[in-house]
Amino acid sequence: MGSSRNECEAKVLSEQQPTFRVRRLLLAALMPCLALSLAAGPALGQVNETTEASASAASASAGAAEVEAVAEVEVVAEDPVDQEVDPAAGWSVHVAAELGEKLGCVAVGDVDPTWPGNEIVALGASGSVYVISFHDGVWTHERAVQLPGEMIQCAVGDLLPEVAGLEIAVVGMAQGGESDGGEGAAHLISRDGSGWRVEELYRSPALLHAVVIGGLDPRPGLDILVAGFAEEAVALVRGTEGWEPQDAVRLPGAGKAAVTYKGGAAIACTDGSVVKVRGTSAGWVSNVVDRDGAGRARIACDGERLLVAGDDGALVIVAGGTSGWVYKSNDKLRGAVISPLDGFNGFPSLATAGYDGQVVVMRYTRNGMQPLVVATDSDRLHHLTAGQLPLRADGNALVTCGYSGRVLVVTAP
Ligand SMILES: [Ca+2]
Repeated sequence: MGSSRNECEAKVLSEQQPTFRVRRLLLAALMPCLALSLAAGPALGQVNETTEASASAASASAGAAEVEAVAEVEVVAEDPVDQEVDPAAGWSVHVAAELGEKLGCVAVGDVDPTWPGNEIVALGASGSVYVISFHDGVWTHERAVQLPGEMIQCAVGDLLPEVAGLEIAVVGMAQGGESDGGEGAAHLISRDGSGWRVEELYRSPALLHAVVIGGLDPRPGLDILVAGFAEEAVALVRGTEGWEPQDAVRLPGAGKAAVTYKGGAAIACTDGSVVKVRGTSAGWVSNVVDRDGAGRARIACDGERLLVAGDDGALVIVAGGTSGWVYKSNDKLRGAVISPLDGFNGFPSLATAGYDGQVVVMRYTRNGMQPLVVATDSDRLHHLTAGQLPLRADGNALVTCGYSGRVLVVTAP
């Protein structure tokens, strides 16, 4: 995955846009109170193409048969490891787990109610779904579920209100690795008194790469949106007969990541577009809210603004019909986070990670935004998220993973 076919087409925004434009977008991203005054000024950056597409009915088969919960559980206790990458900056890096295989995604949430606080979910290329906990000063992990296909991304939410704790929605391959071809699959993982359970929710004609939970469907009920290399987004809604695909909309490229956005979702696509989808009484509608020459890979939202990470290494803010990059890596980016982190006076911080193995936080200084490398790993990083962990009670930590097989937790000074 991660085709480089678009790399040569990537825009060099740093040479095309005056610095002040970027700084104005940065300020808008960090300080919502400034956003209105900026939006009232002259147009910033490019004018985005908008394409309305009518919704199409879902036709894919449900494939919602329950599958066996393997739940091969192994608990490993490890000594906590603390490494300061940049002592001057004071950020700490904790190795929460070394799982010995390429990891695609991490998410944070209270998926195991038998332990207090949130856990980390990590997905392995082998199809393993790991749950990592921190308690009594020690990180532990277990393989909650072993699925037959490589798992790529996951989301945590309360999909089964009758079950304690939160559930995990995971997407990836139905069988084999992401480059093997064949069907994609979405699964729901939950924990009840007898242990971990897994249920197949949906089969796609191709790899499923993106998943986001909740708020997408105007009708009552909980829902999941999945998207992937079949170049469509599909809503899965829980009905009386279980989870069923309800609506689908075509995408201009493969869907790589999704986030809830303005009553619907925004999807980062491999053709360089960011597509907004939302449900209406007549079905789904979609429009392209931003487009770039390079593939888009990860996406975050603070309610108004989108933060998009791309194959060209650009971290781009999309807001008010304009866009501009705030950070540029020399390699592909695979992280987009907007979250309040410690040490930033409650302002949401922007963060990213990528194939250069670096976790970067955008630090607001007197001279504008400055990127700060807060952690490095020995191999490509493939995902970045933020969440509250029992490790610290006073703010969100960054969590990342990738090809090294390590799950890193990064905390501010
Ligand atoms: Ca818990």
